[in-house]
Parts: sequence; C-alpha cells; structure tokens
Amino acid sequence: MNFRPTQWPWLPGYYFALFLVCFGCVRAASLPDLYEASVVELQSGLDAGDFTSVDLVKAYFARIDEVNLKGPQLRAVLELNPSALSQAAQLDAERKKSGKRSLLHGIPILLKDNIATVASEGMNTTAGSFSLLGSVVPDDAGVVKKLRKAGAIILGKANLSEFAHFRGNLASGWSGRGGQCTNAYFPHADPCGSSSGSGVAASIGLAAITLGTETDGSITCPSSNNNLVGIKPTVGLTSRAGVVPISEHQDTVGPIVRSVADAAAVLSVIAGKDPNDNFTLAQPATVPDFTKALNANALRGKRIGVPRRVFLNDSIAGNDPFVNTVFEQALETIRGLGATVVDPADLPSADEIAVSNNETLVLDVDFKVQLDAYYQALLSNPSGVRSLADLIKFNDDNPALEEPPRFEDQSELIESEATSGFNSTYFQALAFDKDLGATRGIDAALKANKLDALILPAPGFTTVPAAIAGYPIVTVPLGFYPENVTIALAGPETVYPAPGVPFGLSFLGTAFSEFELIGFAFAYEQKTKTRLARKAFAEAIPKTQLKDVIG
Ligand SMILES: *[C@@H]1O[C@H](CO)[C@@H](O)[C@H](O)[C@H]1NC(C)=O
Ligand SMILES: *[C@@H]1O[C@H](CO)[C@@H](O)[C@H](O)[C@H]1NC(C)=O
Ligand SMILES: *[C@@H]1O[C@H](CO)[C@@H](O)[C@H](O)[C@H]1NC(C)=O
Ligand SMILES: *[C@@H]1O[C@H](CO)[C@@H](O)[C@H](O)[C@H]1NC(C)=O
Ligand SMILES: *[C@@H]1O[C@H](CO)[C@@H](O)[C@H](O)[C@H]1NC(C)=O
Ligand SMILES: *[C@@H]1O[C@H](CO)[C@@H](O)[C@H](O)[C@H]1NC(C)=O
Ligand SMILES: CC(=O)N[C@H]1CO[C@H](CO)[C@@H](O)[C@@H]1O
Repeated sequence: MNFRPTQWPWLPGYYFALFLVCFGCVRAASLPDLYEASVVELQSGLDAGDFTSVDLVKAYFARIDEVNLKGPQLRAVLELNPSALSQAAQLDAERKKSGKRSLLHGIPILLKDNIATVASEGMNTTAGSFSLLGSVVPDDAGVVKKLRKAGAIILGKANLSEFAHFRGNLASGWSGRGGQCTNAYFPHADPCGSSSGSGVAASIGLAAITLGTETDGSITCPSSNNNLVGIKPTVGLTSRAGVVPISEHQDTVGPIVRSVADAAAVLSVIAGKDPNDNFTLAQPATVPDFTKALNANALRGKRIGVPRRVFLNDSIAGNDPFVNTVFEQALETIRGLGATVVDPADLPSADEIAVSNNETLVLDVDFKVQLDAYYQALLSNPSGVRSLADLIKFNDDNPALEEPPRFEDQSELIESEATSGFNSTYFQALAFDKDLGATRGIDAALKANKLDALILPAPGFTTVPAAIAGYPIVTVPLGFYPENVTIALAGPETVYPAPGVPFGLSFLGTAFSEFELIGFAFAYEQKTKTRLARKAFAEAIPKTQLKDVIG
C-alpha cells in the first residue's frame, strides 16, 4: 500500500506525536552512556545544559550503590563524599555564571584511599587500614589541591590493596576496611592492585575518572586487568605530598581511565611542581598540555624497541602464551602505523634486574622512615597509632578488623620495621637501582637502538625497570583472555586468569617522556579500539543512567 502524502499530514495529532518522539530521541541521544562516557563528552553535555554536575554525582552514586555491596559486590568504593552534591551545585552555578575553569570542571573523580582529603569535607584517608580511620590529615594532597582548583568534584575514595600492597603476602585488592575488591569482567577475578578499586570503578563507569598510585605496577596492573588506560608518571611529575607513602624514590600518582584522551586531560591538571614534594622541583619548567599529544599519526617514522630478554621470557615473566601471541599481533599493528619495530632491543642490565633484590631493600628502609613521618604529621588519630611499630601491634590487637582468616599476613611491615635507616648498604642499593633501571637499563636500550620508546605486554615483569628508574609507563588495552583459558587461583577469594579478563600493552620511555608515550598510546588505541571489544559481565554493569536522575 502506498502512502498518499496529501492525506495523512492533515492530522494535527500526527505533528504533535512526531514532535514528542523526535524531542525524546534527540534528548536521549545527547545523554552519554556513563559506562563509557569521556571527559570531553561529559563537558559538552554540561556546557549544552543537557545535564548538570549534580545529575552526574547522583548518577554515579546510584551506579556505585548498584554494584558495590549489592549484586556482584565488587567492593571497589570505600566511601562517598558527603560534600559532593553541594560542591557539584556550586560548580554548576559557577559554570552558568562564568564558564568552566578547565576540562575537569564539574567532573566527578574517585581517589585511591591513600590520597589525602581534608577531614572537614567528611571523608577519611586510610590506605584501607582501620589504623587511620578518623585520622585528621594536615592538608589535602598536592594533586587534590590541583584537582579542586581545576573544578573537579571528589566523588569518593576507592578501595585498594591495603597500604598500596606493602603489608605482606595478601591478595591484590584486599583491605581491612574494604574487603576483597573484584574484577567486573569475570566473577571474582583479580582486579590487580594496588589501585584495584580505582581500576574496577573506572572500568564500568562508577566515576568519570579515577586516580591511582604506583610504586611498582600499581597503576599499570589494574589498568591492564580492567581494560583501561593508565599513566604511571615519571617520579617527580606529580606531587606525592599527602599520599600515604611507600617510597619517595618510586611512588607516583597518575590517572586510571577509559581512554588516552581522558588520561591526557587528567595528567595535564595533576602534573606540576609542589613545594611540599621537592622531587617535583626537578621537572621541566612548564607542564605540557598533554591533550596536544593526541595525534593518531604519532607512531609514523618512530622507532619502537622490544626488550625481549627477561621481559618476554615466560620462565621469568610468567605470562600466559596467549598474551604473547596477542602482543606479537600488536607489533604488526605498530608497524602498520608507520613505526619501525626494533626487535630485540634488550636492556643490557636485564639479567641482573631479574635477580636483583635491591628494590626490596630500598622500599623496606624508605617505608619505615616515611610511614612514621606520615603518622607523626597527622593532627590526630583516634587509633593511637603513631608509627609503623604501633601499626604492627594494632593489627595484631584487632584481628577481626585487620587479620581475618586468610588475610593475616603483615610480613612486609615486620621486615620494614627491622631496618635501621639510611646506611651505606641502602645508598649502594639505591644507586644500583638507578644504574640497573635507567643508566644500563631503559636509557641504554633507547640510546643503543636510537629508539623513541620500548613496548611490552603490561602483565609480567614489565614494571620493574621503570619502577626502580622512576620512569614513566603508559598502558592501553591489548586483549582479553580466551573462553578456554585455564582458571587459576590468585588469592583466597580471587581467580586469574579467567575468560574475558583483559590485559594491556605498555609503552615505556625515559624521564619526562609522557608527551611522546601518550601520542604512541593514542595512535595504537585509535587504530585498535580494543576497550570497546568487550564489556563487563551483565550483573556488573550498572543500569542507572543520566536519564534516571535528571529532573
Ligand atoms: C569517616 O570515618 C568516621 C569514623 O571515624 C565515620 O563516622 C565517617 O562516616 C567516615 N566518613 C565517611 C564518608 O564514610
Ligand atoms: C628533598 O629534600 C630533602 C630534605 O630536605 C633532601 O634530603 C633531598 O635531597 C631533596 N630531594 C630533592 C630531589 O631535591
Ligand atoms: C629464559 O630464562 C631462563 C631462566 O633464567 C633461561 O634458562 C633461558 O635460557 C631463558 N630463555 C631465553 C630464550 O633466553
Ligand atoms: C644490587 O644489585 C647489584 C648489581 O646487580 C648486585 O651486585 C647486588 O647483589 C644487589 N643487591 C641486592 C641486595 O640484591
Ligand atoms: C644497613 O641496614 C640494613 C637493614 O636496614 C642491613 O641489612 C645492612 O647490613 C646495613 N648495612 C650496614 C653497612 O650496616
Ligand atoms: C583454546 O582454543 C583455541 C582455539 O579457539 C586453541 O587454539 C587453544 O589451543 C585452546 N587452548 C586451550 C588451553 O585449550
Ligand atoms: C560506599 C560503600 O559502599 N562503602 C562500603 C565499603 O565497604 C565497607 C565494608 O563492607 C562498608 O562498610 C562501606 O559502607
């Protein structure tokens, strides 16, 4: 049957219905899906008045509520900011009046719970430990000051491996306060750590963006396991002031997010000098606008090296052969993007790095000195804990909170407590580490082969040279374990690998090479769009969207 156009448009109700349908579809189409929403998408919706930051905070709170303790019980989030809604309302009003302060204006961010926020705001800073519950920190962390100045909204605090995984032989993602955080890609899979909650939260859109910290692997590994982009910045690019420490020689704060573009936006805000962290004073004079590095042709004409020795040796790196197969395919993609892959491009120090224990000594000595100083600097602490020695006793005195069955170990705390400060062995170990990781490690491989960067699968032994050198890593999604992968235990309540669990690709470079690494990661991400190939398991996908909270 043919429509006779002269007949049907006469019905006035038709126009009204058409108007309603189209209004509905345009409006729905302009609301981003919070599972994937990027900072740029959220900003354009906020600028257009499609929704407000108050709406965003409400929606993220509801999404957290759906999956954190209910449903799949992912235990990714420790606390919600009781001031977030009022801060959002203020920032909405300011946007209306005078526009946005930055790309992060009105954007809700979750912080790993070792990053301090002033107690008067209503949140605790505990590194997951009851020994710090109710403690009053002297100030916001340096990175939090920069976030607030840029107009970001602190949504809450994310669960983590307690003390950033410097307590003992404990499963990744477990803390006394938060319990066992788990992965959203397979029930009870290992989220990795120590920024576990930040990773899980970012992976399913429980916040727009998240921050983690890394001493050795704690940003790149959760990024890898949760299908995310992570930047582990050069030590000294982002301030560690107000971060519950492990070691000033290795700790660094960086973004864990869903895209390279979001990572670049966050890093541009949190990077920079801070008089309260003198390592930051050694960084280049101006912080680059890292969003300018987002060039899909960034790999063209570049030389990318593969440090195979040790790092791709399965008997040392311990990676599933499937990860290596997908990595070899990534090398083809890199070639296809116009880069020369130099393979192998080994680190001269590779064999020594594989057996060296200098890092353990440095971290053990630094942790005691710095954690004692952290406790001392608190304005008050209801637990009475004032030192590492007090902490060990507190844990033993409160086993129901801090040493439940199968999560008793605190051997790293005990080992660190046994150290005796900065002696000649320590300074030797520190110098050896610089030599192994940087001089005869990453820098030697870059120089000998005239490389722009190194590339490796994120899982395995990849993080160590950059950790001991203090050098940057940018990690992007690489692939997912296949359906028939053999499921193994990772902790008493977690498994790894498991079907569909993601793994990442890491770009490594010399000090302060973030701008270049971001470009390479962006080019690879834009070509492959691996993140979008797979979603979390159905129960772990929150249902609340902006349309449910607007109005
Ligand atoms: C912080 O800890 C105190 C207990 O010391 C608790 O009363 C308060 O609710 C906590 N804040 C949040 C946001 O959970
Ligand atoms: C930072 O200050 C401490 C003590 O004030 C000093 O020992 C250390 O060398 C300084 N570090 C840097 C990187 O400037
Ligand atoms: C891998 O490492 C093992 C253990 O150190 C060593 O015996 C083996 O020769 C290495 N393989 C290669 C290909 O280098
Ligand atoms: C530190 O590294 C050096 C050089 O590889 C090595 O000789 C030394 O045994 C290492 N020290 C420790 C404590 O592992
Ligand atoms: C330095 O202290 C460490 C423990 O922190 C110890 O193992 C080492 O023997 C000490 N070195 C010297 C020279 O005393
Ligand atoms: C999994 O399946 C693939 C084909 O889909 C096969 O090549 C591989 O050998 C299998 N792996 C295991 C561990 O069964
Ligand atoms: C926001 C939230 O759900 N926080 C919870 C984190 O886990 C602890 C331990 O189960 C709960 O007490 C918090 O309420």
